[in-house]
Amino acid sequence: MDLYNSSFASFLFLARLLPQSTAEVRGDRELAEGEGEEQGMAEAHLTLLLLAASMSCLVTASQAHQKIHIVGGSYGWKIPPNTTFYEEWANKQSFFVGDKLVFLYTTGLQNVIEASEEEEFTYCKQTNVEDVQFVGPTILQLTKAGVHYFYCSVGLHCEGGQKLRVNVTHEAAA
Ligand SMILES: [Cu+2]
Repeated sequence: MDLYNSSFASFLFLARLLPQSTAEVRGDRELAEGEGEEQGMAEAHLTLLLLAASMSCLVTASQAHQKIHIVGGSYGWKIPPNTTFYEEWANKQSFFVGDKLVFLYTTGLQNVIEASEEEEFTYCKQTNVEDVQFVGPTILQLTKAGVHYFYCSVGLHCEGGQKLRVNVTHEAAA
């Protein structure tokens, strides 16, 4: 009787313990899997970090000789909210020989014309068009010092202020 009771009690004890321990084991496994995921995530983060680091090295290396200017910043190259938008943007930048201008736009909706004279730029006259870039994004390197004029010849975009004047200088020797 005592033996039966004690063994029944131990059975109950075990029965109560078993699901718990199973749950614990499962919990542990889930935890382990969770850790595995975290480890995977950490590895992915590390890979991204290394990628970002090597990218920033590239950017830093290129910045020494040439800077990349995204025209209009995140706004890109399209009819601006006001006619002085690109002028204001350009005023906050320094353009040096070797720098690159990136005109971000949708092909077919905008284009980039470099005006050879100020009058063409001022009055949006396509009097002396040498080259039209019409596949976005357009990346142009500033190879000569001096004032450069760019505008979009689509519709009345230029009249609306989609024009950019940059004053390019030689980078002062450090
Ligand atoms: Cu345009």
